[in-house]
Amino acid sequence: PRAILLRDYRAPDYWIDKTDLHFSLAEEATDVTAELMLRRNAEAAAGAPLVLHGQDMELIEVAVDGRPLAPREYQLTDELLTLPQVPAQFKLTCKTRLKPAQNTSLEGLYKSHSMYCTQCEAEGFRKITYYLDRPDVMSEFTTTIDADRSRYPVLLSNGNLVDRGEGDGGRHWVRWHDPFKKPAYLFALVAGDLCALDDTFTTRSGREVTLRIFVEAKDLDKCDHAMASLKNAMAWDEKVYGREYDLDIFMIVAVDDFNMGAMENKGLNIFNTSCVLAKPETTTDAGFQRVEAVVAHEYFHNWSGNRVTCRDWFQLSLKEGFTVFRDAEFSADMGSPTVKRVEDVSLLRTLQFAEDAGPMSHPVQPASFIEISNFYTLTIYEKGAEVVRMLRNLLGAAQFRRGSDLYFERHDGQAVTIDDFVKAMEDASGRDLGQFKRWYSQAGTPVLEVDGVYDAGREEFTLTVSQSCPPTPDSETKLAFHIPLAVGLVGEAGPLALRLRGSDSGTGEADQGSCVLELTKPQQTFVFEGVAEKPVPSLLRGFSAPVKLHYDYSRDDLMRLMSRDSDGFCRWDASQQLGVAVIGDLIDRYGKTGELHREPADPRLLSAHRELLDDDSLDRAMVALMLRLPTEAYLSELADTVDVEAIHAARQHLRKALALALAEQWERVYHGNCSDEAYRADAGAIARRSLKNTALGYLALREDDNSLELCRTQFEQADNMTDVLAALACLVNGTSAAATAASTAALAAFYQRWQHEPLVVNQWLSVQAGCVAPGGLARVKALLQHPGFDIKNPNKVRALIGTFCNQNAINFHLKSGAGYRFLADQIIVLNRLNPQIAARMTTPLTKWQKYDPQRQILMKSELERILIEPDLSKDVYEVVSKSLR
Ligand code: DPP
Ligand code: ZN
Repeated sequence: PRAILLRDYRAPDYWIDKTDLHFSLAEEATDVTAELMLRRNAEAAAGAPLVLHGQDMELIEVAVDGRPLAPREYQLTDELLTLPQVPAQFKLTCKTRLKPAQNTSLEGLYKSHSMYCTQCEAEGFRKITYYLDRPDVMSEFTTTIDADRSRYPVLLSNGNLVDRGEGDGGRHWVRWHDPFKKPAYLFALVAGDLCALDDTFTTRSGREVTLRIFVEAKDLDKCDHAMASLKNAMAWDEKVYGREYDLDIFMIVAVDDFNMGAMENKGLNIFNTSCVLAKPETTTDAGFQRVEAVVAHEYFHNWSGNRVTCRDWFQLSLKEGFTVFRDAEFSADMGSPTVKRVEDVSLLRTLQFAEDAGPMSHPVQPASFIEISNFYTLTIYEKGAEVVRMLRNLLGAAQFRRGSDLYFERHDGQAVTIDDFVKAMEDASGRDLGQFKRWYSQAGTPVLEVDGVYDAGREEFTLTVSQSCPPTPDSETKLAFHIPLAVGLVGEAGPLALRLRGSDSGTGEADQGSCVLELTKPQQTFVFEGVAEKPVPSLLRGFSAPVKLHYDYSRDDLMRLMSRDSDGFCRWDASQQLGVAVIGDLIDRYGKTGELHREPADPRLLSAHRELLDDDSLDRAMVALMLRLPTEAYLSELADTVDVEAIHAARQHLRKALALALAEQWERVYHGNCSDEAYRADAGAIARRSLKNTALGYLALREDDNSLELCRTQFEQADNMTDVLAALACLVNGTSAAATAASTAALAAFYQRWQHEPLVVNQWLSVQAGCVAPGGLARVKALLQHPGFDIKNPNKVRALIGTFCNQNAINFHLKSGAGYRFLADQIIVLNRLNPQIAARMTTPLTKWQKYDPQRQILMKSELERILIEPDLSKDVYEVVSKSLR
């Protein structure tokens, strides 16, 4: 396989002004006729051949202006159809035959249960017909679908329904027309026996839009939350970005077999059921929030992605980074902003930082790829969103809005680049963002070393900040980044007023205890004046930049930040740093002695947690977040070499110590947050459940009859999945004989009750895959054979195999290498069924450099075994070969 390079970009030789598609859907095979109005690009050479993309289908006929071509008049390979001689303007007709029922890649046209659906981003349209399948070729689509009426009463495509009729032999047909030009990756088709939830939204200019969510009949009672989220998102985008919806109808279809979360096809979003269905009995709070976020994300793409799209796939973050930033701000406005920020930062610091430090590290704008599907990454999405957030913070909300208005106005209907986006921001604000653009082209996580010195005599506090960035596969040395560093100073009693002396940057702006220092050089110094007491600096407030920051805080400093800082993110981060330090002591101890039996934990952490639990005036959501110890995944990311056993033992030991030392508090908080109110998915109720279930988790660690009874009662009596699943997880992870018996009974009852709800069964798989008790691999292998599992369904693969390999380190990283062998075996099976998912599942093995020499050998040998597999997909080849180089 060959790499594709950004610097090789050339405009297409031909444009496709109109695309007229006819689908004849049938069980054996589906026939597609495409009529394309082609026009040579004025900049192309006169005799330029027409080279179309196409794969995995049968070419029945190709005709130019109605004249069928003889085979010698074109060349056909596995991936391309070349017509060496074509007129400057003509109609191309292509007839192709597809086998959707056999398409397990879930790309192009395929079947999910009894319904037909499509997934075309990034390069799936070429599995439907021969086409210029690249986002800078934008076309006006008309789609006719012809199918059996009784099996497929609902036939959908993009745009507006313009015609329909009856056919022979019980068939019927419909025609859709999308007036907005779009790239082929935004094409969609759905055919099935579906029910719909209907609603309307009146735009601010007074147009009424029909909203329709299509699902299987049994799921009709799970659409209300998605519909409410959609209406909130539509109103929010009008208010915050001035963006109004443009068609008369907006449709969402829920599909069970889907590689991604959802897809923003124009006017016809196709969603993974996991991102649209929600009701309290079957869906956790996290699930509700995910539905809200993904519905909004896909809706926001209508402007940031569809009306203004990407010139090529190197620009993917242009739409994804911006849209993630938009949906994050939306979720913050709908719920608790601090909680949303902390969750997003946690994900970024744990997984994106790891990606950026590993073999697949790439810039937000990559310079090359082999398979674009591998670049739907945390870097493109989450780091891309952080880069947009930094722009907003540097420019301020008003200028950022002016920049986004200019971007949408200037580029409406175009396929553009990240440079165009930044240029609009520069033009609207008058700022030079030249150095800032390095965030797009340089990979790696910058590191800030910060030093603070207090001069009591002069009442000055001096911060010295150095930046650096480790080498990544794309580049050895890095130029300095333009980094907004938000800071405050915290005294005994709370935040201090800030007076920043004109320093060598001179751009900091003090404002209500917070100011943003703009870092542009390898090292800079900032002096705060009039500081009457020795402060503790509050750094990277709100996580103002996606960097790693080191400051030599004492544990007392961290406790001051935890209780006195006015920035919610920094308060939480201080609790994490304290947790990391205390667990670090235990990890060292474990390394020396191999056990932790009587090892005491730092009493400061116990008292910090006691204070949090005893103070009823605090925001429950914050308390719940701060009581959560750093995860094993985050501790692993921080380590140079991951000591799997020590990290697990140390964290468990500390949890147990907290459980015992604060037993009364946990009990009080647990009961204090039980509520009889009907389920609601708002921030307050979610915080209450989160705190309650955190407490339950600690209570369960006591492994006594009372706590077991508490778990069992909650499991049996709760009216919502959040509480049921939290209790089930406690039972499943219990180690006493009584807990094991209770767990077996609970798992059986749960499956019995929910076996007909695939999304609930997935949670059942996941809770077992995450069980840290010994024997995890055998449990997961047994579940592979369970009727509730199906390797062809990506959600099930993620729930069982994904959870086990990514979130159950102590069982996956067995010293024998059996966990690695298991994963490689699954990847080899998936490679033939669904290359995208196979490549995704490979991630844990690619992190081999983080482990000890024995594990490295075992992990690498599994990667090598995958690499020699015949018929290895481009997807898996790219990930495996890059991780071995
Ligand atoms: N459907 C994916 C997303 O919205 C890719 N565009 O992020
Ligand atoms: Zn997206």
